[in-house]
Formats: sequence, structure tokens, C-alpha cells
Amino acid sequence: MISKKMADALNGQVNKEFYSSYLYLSMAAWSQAKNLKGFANWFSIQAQEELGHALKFFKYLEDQGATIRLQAIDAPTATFASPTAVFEATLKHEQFITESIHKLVDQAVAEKDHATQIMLQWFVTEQVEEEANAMDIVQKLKLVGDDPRGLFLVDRELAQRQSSAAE
Ligand code: OFO
Repeated sequence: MISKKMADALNGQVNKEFYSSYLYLSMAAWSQAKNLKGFANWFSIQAQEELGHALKFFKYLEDQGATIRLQAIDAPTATFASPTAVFEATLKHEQFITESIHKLVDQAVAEKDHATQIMLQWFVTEQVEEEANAMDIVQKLKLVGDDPRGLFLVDRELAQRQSSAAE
């Protein structure tokens, strides 16, 4: 059994993960509208992964017999200034999520809640990867600048992303 304080914090994270999914779905819609089909593919898969993250927290709360309180999900931003801006927003959001996960770890450590610490380790590792992926794409887009041929190639690369059921 986890503390009420820990359960409340994890319930907050469930909401943040659902919001992440919503945000990436919104980015997928924006990309699709701009005919950036590879971008849309990348964001749709990202949205699915975030749904998986939300459900991992949900299941953990369930397994711990904690009270689950689903909260309203904020409406995500719907418009972005450019293809680079949409991935800069992705990186910024992932940095925010990393900070949130680290705060949860700090709380679990302070409470000597070993089970929650172990559960959170997966997310600590995942965030390193999420930030690295977003950073890599931002850098590519900056390199490409205003060159439409470069953007075409990045879009083609993002079209290659495949959904990984495990995440
Ligand atoms: Fe993007 O990792 Fe969950 O939120």
C-alpha cells in the first residue's frame, strides 16, 4: 500500500501522461493538415506510447489498491509556427515530464517507498530516450532550415517510425 500523498502525485502523473497523448495527437493533426505525413505518423505513434504510459501508472495505482481519480484533460495547443517549432515544443514538453518524474522519484525516496521507486525507474530511463529522440529531430530540422528538399527527407525518415507495442 502506498501513501495517500504518493497516490495523489501518481494520479497527477496519470493526467500528465494523458495530456501528453492529447498533445501529440494534436501535433499529428497539425502535421497531417500541413501534408507532413511522416510527422503525422511519428506523432500518432508517440500519442499511442503516451497512452501506454498513462495506463502503466493507472495499473500501478490499481495494483497498490490506491484510489484512482481521473481528472479533466486540458486542451492541447493546436497550432505551431513551423515544423521545427512543433519538435521544439515536443522537446520542451518531454523536459517538463522528466522533471515531473524526477519529483515523483524524490518523493518515493523521501517516503522510503521502494516499490514506487522501482516502478519509476522505467520512466526515468524512458525519459532519457524521449528527450534524446526529440533533440535529434530538432537538430536535423535546424540543419535543414528552410530547404524544402531537406524537410521532405526528414518527413520521409519520420514516416519510418513503427509502433512498439511494449511502450
Ligand atoms: Fe513522453 O513520456 Fe510519457 O509523458
